[in-house]
Amino acid sequence: MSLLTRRRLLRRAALSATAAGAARNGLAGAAAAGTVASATTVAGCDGTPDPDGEADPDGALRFPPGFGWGAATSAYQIEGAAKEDGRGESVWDTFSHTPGRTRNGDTGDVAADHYHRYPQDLDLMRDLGLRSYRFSISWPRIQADGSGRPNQRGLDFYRRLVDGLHERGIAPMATLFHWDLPQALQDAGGWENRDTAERFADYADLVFRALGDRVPVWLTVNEPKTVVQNGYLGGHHAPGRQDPAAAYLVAHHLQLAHGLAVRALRATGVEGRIGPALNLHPCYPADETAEAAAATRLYDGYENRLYLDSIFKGAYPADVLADLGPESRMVRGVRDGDLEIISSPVDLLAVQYYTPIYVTGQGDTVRRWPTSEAEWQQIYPEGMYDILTRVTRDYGRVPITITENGLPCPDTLAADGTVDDTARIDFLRDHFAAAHRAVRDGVPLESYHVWSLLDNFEWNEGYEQRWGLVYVDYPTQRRVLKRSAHWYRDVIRRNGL
Ligand code: GCO
Repeated sequence: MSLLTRRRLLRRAALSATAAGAARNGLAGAAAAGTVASATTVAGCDGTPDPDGEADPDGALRFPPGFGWGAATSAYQIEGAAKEDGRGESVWDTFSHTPGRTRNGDTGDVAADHYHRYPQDLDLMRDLGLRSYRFSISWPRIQADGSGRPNQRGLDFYRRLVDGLHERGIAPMATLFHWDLPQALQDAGGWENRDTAERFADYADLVFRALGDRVPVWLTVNEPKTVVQNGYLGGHHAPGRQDPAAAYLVAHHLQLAHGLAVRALRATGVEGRIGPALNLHPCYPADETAEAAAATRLYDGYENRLYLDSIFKGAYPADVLADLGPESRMVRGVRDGDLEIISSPVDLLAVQYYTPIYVTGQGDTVRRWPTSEAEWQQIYPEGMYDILTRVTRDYGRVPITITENGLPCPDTLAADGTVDDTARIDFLRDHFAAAHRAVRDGVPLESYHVWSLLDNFEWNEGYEQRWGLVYVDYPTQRRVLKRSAHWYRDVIRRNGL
């Protein structure tokens, strides 16, 4: 790994850890919104909208018939019941119970109590008119220690959930891994240990055989990049490490886990479709210099191409490998045949878009747009168009589902029992419109899952940030549809804006 990269990664890690720490300690990070950038998009995609990529004759932005309007959650963020029915400990139980790691010491012990309240939440989804629901399966609920015989009570919970979705005409979309690695596997080295990828394939096989007749779409690993950057560089996510050398070996093993799970599904003969869930960030030069263009290209390599190229082109990007260096743990950890496994053909790509990244000639990032309450999130709907069209242009017409897009708002429950979150409506409307333009310009987008259905445990931010369409009054666990939920129900009915 070059000195520049090491310095940059550590600086970025320190920045993100500091930002997380500052946020946790209530110190408002300086949200210095810069001027609007002369943002050029990634080379080759000028983002010029197709002139007729605009509204239909009657002014409506209609999506293709049968478009899969949905919402998304994850197990550790909403289920609670952390020690119930045989669930084992995950790295997030350990991390959230470690003093100082999460805002206000919040944990996922209870969360939104979805494990007990799922019938009510299923009715909420039905009332919203959702066509699709993306959730995750808690590995420690299926295998308490991450290996061995399955915990039948854990499987039975997800079977009840999935059957409840079908009864309400909602298509299940299940993520196998959304960061809650069984602690016992972490104790054995976690994702630094190649064996964890094999354990993941065994777990996936168990789940496919138990639920494969009920789940039509599977996502393998949620955001491997976030595990790498927040868990092993910034250290503000579980397992709380700051180890750049380990970080990209972890990336490789997560990619390997993805490929092994794809092959496991094919081996079971189960009908379902499967793909990765990647948070992709369009990267833009912060200025017109050649240095910024070069730095942006490498940044894009770490942010996007490391994950996309290995899956869709069967090779890691040469510039990133060169930057990491031949002696890096990651490069030395790649074995013959690994990239063939990682690039096992998939059926779809889940894209999670939140924010663009602007890169200077020194490889630093700068802010160009106002941020949400999550200070890492710059609000830039055009980035949705850019990333969707870029994926289709560079990686072919793989079917795409958006499995996360949303923002946190300072939502409060008014005395009249309403939650007015117009900022979320504006955000979603603009991002839906950008996605609509991408569809009109040929992107095979089949569904869109808003993050999130419910207010939930936002990792190191705890319950301070509210991302849900539905407000959760945690002391009572009462659910209240926010204004955005009512608006989204109408969008789904109209199949567009
Ligand atoms: C992620 C995770 C979600 C987050 C959401 C808001 O993308 O980081 O998949 O679990 O809660 O994105 O940060």
